[in-house]
Amino acid sequence: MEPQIIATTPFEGQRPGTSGLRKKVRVFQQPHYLENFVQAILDTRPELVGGTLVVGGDGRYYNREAVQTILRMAAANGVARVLVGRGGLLSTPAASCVVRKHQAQGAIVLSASHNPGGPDADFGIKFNAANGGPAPESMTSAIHARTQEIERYLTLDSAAVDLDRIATLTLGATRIEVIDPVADYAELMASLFDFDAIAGLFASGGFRMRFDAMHAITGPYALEILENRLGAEAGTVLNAEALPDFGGGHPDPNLTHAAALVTMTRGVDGLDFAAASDGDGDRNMILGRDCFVTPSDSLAILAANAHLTPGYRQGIRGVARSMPTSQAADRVAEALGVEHFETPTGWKFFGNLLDAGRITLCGEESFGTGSDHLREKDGLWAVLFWLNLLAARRQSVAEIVTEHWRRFGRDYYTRHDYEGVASEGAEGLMAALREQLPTLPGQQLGARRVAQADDFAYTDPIDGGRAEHQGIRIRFEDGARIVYRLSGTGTEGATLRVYIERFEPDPARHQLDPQEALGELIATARELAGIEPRTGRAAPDVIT
Ligand code: VG1
Ligand code: CO
Repeated sequence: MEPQIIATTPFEGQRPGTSGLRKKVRVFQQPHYLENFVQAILDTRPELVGGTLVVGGDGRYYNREAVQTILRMAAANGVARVLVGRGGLLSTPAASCVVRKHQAQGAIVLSASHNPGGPDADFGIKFNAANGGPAPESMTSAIHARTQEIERYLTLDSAAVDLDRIATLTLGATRIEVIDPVADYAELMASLFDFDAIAGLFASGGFRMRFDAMHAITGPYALEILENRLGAEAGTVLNAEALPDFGGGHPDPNLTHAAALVTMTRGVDGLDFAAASDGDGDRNMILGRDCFVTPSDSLAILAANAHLTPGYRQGIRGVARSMPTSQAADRVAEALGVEHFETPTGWKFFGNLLDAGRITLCGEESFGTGSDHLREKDGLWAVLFWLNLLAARRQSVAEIVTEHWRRFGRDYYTRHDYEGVASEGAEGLMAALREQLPTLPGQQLGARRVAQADDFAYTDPIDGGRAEHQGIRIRFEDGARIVYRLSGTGTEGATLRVYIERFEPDPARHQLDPQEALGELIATARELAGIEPRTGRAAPDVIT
């Protein structure tokens, strides 16, 4: 079958953000739009020619069509072998797992993660490299540069590949292997955690759990692992059926979008444990009875308890967190005598540290936690980690959290999101903050004096790569922080994220409501940035 050469012209704005290229479905449906981006990947990653590519997505609207387009283009461009999840599905962590296990040269992952799906909602595409992780900045810049000069793409005039049965097929000269999207991943999880102990917890009869798959990709993974392999009662996995529009919901596991699950954990009859994941399965929310574990605390607690699980029995080598994530994990690393790192937002910045063996665990405040088992954050992995801890420590979630605070102190933390604000207002707000930076140190803001203020820049300790303008950081003399960033995953207008934290060493003051404990800093943050005058918003849309 001869490749067809299709003439095309560049589209503006095909620059990947925090995690790939995310746009409205309608943008992706324009003729040549997806094709240009895929060709730019193939043109800039010559190792794919003659190599192995993994393809899969979170099953959202347009996933199937996009997978067929990518298969044709991969074949026309001389990719020797493509591994594709049945139905065109792979969770983001499973894609990373398959790349590593089968030594592929990369993956194309289709997802807009926590963003809603459907014909009027969001779609996304990203490239993962041979380590299984999101392409680093150097690669995404090259892909973007290529999209700006593209003149042609290659495809085949061929019928759609049958993706619904596990089989090995050929397309032109390319071997297409339709694989079970769950198997490799489930096997990896079983190698890391004490499945017998977790099964024992479920069998004990005294432990009640629910996992909310939010009608997204983790449904099939959670059913297989929690219900089939670990013996959790039928019905443990809620909203297990993956739907192209996530049932009309917002597949973002947080206190706002998974409110029904949160309610199930409240009161004397509340669940012992509840968890949820996002559209593409890389995020996690952890809840106990009357207890929400912030993602920042979760990272710190996993680090402090890792030795209780088989996969991390030897201890951890180091921990990294994204800059806006609370400093709780740093305290654990210091206590363990291992290195800790502060990286820009986005999983791609953890890849080098993981590859170099400098860190074992890493996480982000945005409900992302992971380890060197993969090169993506991993929602179900975090859930299984917690289940393993609950089984090993025989304590409730709240007891584990409270004990952790007693030992290390509590980092009160909150994030306030102002969504869909006008871009000019948001950019203006950031620019005005940037201008104030030189004069802030030494200034009294509310009850605290500013110690440092900067626009976060990061030099990768492994390859020296530099990333600038990664968020405005204001640090007070007592270690409290306010951070401002604009989201890099949205598809409409701008989203302003304000991250606020302070440390509380006194156990007598560990049971406050974070919004109250941080009230004074929250007010300072609003005032300093002029959030209301500049965005017209009196209150955030989402508080986590
Ligand atoms: C957000 C989060 C970031 C995360 C990214 C991708 O990015 O803040 O921590 O890595 O989403 O997560 P931003 O630029 O909107 O703040 V996922 O689960 O959407 O792939
Ligand atoms: Co995600």
